[in-house]
Amino acid sequence: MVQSNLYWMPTLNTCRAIEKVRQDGNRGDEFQVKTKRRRTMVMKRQHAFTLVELLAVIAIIALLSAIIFPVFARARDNANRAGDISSLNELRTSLQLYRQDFGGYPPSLLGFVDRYSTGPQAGQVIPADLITSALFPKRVRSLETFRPRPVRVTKTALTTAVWPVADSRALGQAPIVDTNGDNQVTAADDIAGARQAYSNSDTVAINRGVPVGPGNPAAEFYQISGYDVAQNPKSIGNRANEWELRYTLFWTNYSIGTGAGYGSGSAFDDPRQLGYNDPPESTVITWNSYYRDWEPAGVNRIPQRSNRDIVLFLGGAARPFDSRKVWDYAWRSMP
Ligand SMILES: [Ca+2]
Repeated sequence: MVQSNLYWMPTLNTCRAIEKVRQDGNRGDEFQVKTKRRRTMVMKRQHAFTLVELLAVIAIIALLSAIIFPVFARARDNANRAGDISSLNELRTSLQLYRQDFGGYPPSLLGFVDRYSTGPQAGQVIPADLITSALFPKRVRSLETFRPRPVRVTKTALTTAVWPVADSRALGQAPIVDTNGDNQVTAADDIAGARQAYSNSDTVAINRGVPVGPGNPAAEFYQISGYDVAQNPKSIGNRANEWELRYTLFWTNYSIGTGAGYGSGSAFDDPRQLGYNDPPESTVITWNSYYRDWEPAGVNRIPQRSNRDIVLFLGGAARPFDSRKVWDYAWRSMP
């Protein structure tokens, strides 16, 4: 038996069986390849985006952007606003230094527009950083202190100013201070002439107290000085791009007078004016309204009632103030 095992020869049936196994094996390979291909196709089909899926993704991205971008804008606004509060406080400090030196406050913060009188640029505006004014550069080192962060104008851009919105309340309805000195705040303290009687709709108010004309450069302000004058982007009616007067020694018609020179005030004049010898701490120096939130669009857009404005009072630090109040009452705002 051992011998026959040594000399074993495959029979025909065995050969057929071996061949069958081999073919089955090949078929198995083919089967595997086909399965793999099918699986790949299925996977490919699973990983492709359909048009609807793409549109959904785009819609979600758009939605997220709509949520995130205003948040970024608000964060940037708040950072700028903090910087502006710091600038205002620096201005107040420098005004106090100026007063110690000269006994009163300067006629403007940055200064009026100056022009070259001779030379090749005669008649051209001298850039704001080259002028010497009451505060700059001796008491306020940087021109940026006079410029609110959102203001992006050249150093030679100039404008004439209009007066802020008049106090819209009826006379005698809401007196704020005891102007006649009887120790009572009554309707008698709120009379015509003792409050801001002019507005930017009164042409007579434009450059009031400062004669307008080519020979009077004092009527012109550098636009960069956003605390002397400030742009009112959404002003009443079609008065876009008007530049509102923010800093002045006198506000009322009693003090300023209607003729040449300044008036001397009266018993009913509001004492909160920088031109007086010893104005009270509630006197408004200037304000910043660049960060207001506005009511929805309309012909006459008005600010929302939120503390987005910054008011600089003579006493204390610059602080947030109701935007609508500043809009309504302007210089008469009280702490
Ligand atoms: Ca009184």
